Amino acid sequence: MRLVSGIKPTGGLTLGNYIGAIKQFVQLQDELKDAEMFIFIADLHAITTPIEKQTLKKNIKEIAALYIACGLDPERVTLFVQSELPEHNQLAYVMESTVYMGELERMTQFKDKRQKLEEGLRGSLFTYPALMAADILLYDADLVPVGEDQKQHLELTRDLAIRFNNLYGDTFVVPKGYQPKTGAKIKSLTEPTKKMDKSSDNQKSYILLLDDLAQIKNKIKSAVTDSDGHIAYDIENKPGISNLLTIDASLLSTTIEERVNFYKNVSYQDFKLSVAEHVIDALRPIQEKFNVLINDPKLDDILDQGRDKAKQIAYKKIQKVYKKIGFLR
Ligand code: ATP
Ligand code: LTN
Repeated sequence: MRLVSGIKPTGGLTLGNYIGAIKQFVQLQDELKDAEMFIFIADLHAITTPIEKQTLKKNIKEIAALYIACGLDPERVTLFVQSELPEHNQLAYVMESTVYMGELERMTQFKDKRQKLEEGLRGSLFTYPALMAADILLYDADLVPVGEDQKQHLELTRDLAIRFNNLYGDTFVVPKGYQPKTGAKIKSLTEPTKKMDKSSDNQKSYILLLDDLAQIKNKIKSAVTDSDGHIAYDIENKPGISNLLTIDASLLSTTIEERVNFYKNVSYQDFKLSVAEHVIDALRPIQEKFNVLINDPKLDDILDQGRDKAKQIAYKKIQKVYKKIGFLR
């Protein structure tokens, strides 16, 4: 069994990235003892929208340190930087030659981002799902842990694997997505019907894993709720409260029902303070580990080793794919 996933270094990681993705990586690492895991920093994806050189460099290193600070064990998991393996680009081109324009045009993430960005829309933002498919198929991943927003890209990846296999003979494993039971889509604190997004302009809408702990408390205290005064899980009518309940349940590894029961007859203010405390309790040890790791030269060694290990698989796979297509004399 092989697992593959990645995160784009477009900004600081949010609590959404943690609950929807990293927490699952760690859990799967601990539960699936025989599984091979490849977790990477999806830096090629970060230039689908404008990003400054120094910011990108900083973000790449930060994610590497955060992966480990959140509990990924470099002995168990192969951690690497995507752009250091040209095989990702090589297979991405093959996937661009497998996918149809109509399929790319249907991707909701592209449609959303396109609306926000009227000018300077990059070609790579459109072809991005082909690169994501390549990231996954290159390693013959069986399972891909991702948040809900990535489900459509995963479905497309499965379609592309099947299409290529039908055209050229059995080549790729058809992967399955894996979503957490609770927290596959953490919402914005200021607009709780929308996804918590690190690319948002409003800093109060998201919690960063590296946010100052006092600031986290303030952000949760000012999270948008409703005026009903009753703590219940109802996404339609009480999106703000439901989001905080989801965050709480996920961080305490319990169910939403258990949390609703626990907060019976508690005021919104006390409820928010309690959720804030749980978020802070979860993030404090991560920040402490991060602060040590970020200045540790060991981090580069881990990424070097990860790259070398990933390379062995990626190189072989590209040779196989190229041969199937008719390349390589
Ligand atoms: P951007 O805002 O730049 O599009 P993103 O956070 O959506 O960034 P990634 O950083 O690549 O994109 O996401 C990494 C992982 O985190 C993916 O598996 C994604 O589904 C998950 N994720 C991102 N935001 C959330 C969220 N709000 N709730 C749950 N999971 C999330
Ligand atoms: N597209 C994803 C990040 C990503 C990814 C991947 C996730 C790039 N390649 C491969 C899983 C597997 C995102 O935007 N969140």
